[in-house]
Amino acid sequence: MKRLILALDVYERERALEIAECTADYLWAVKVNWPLIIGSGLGIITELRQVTGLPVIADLKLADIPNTNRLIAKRVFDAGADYIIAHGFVGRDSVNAIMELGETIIVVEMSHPGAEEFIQPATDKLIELTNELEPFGVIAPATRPERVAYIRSKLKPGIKILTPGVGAQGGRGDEVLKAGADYVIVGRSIYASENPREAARNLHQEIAGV
Ligand code: NUP
Repeated sequence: MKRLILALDVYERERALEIAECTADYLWAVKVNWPLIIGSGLGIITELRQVTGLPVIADLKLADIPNTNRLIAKRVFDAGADYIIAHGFVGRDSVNAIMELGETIIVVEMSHPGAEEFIQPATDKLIELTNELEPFGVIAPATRPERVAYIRSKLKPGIKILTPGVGAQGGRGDEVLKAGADYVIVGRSIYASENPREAARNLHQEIAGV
């Protein structure tokens, strides 16, 4: 089973397509974030789907009023995105506006140190919101496996946990999967490595046995 998601945070279209193509064998999905969309345009989503045959996750962390979230999500789903990542702290109406258009992933906690300031104190409420709305999944920190275990214990069964923070941010894929994550998201440790295919293969093997 494939549980690795590539965070393709490069600007250049050709480099992005090249890395996605050579790592696709080891991936469940490709995640695009603002750097790639700003650098290459929204059309990169369609191209990545064509080149890899994999689902594409648009990590826009939408956090706006319902109408603006809807306007953005519409174009991003139309471009071929299979999932959109959204912030939950803006409230259920804003998240619902995206969920009405397609599969959504809600951020319940982030992986960086600053997440402890504002997001972590709100995690319980974000989990409540998630359990009520039942989106495809949530984002939780691979840098804090104990928090992933906690989030898993509170989350309705069936809601997937996707965890960034493996590699460059210090988290370990096998540990976070053991804690209850379903997928690990990895960027720099793959795309900035000398041999992205080899790096993806190693990560895939590290987590395949969990
Ligand atoms: O809490 C989060 N942490 C995080 O790193 C939520 C995210 N969406 N991300 C994203 O995951 C981040 O923006 C980047 O696209 C990827 C991690 O990349 P790297 O640290 O493996 O290079």
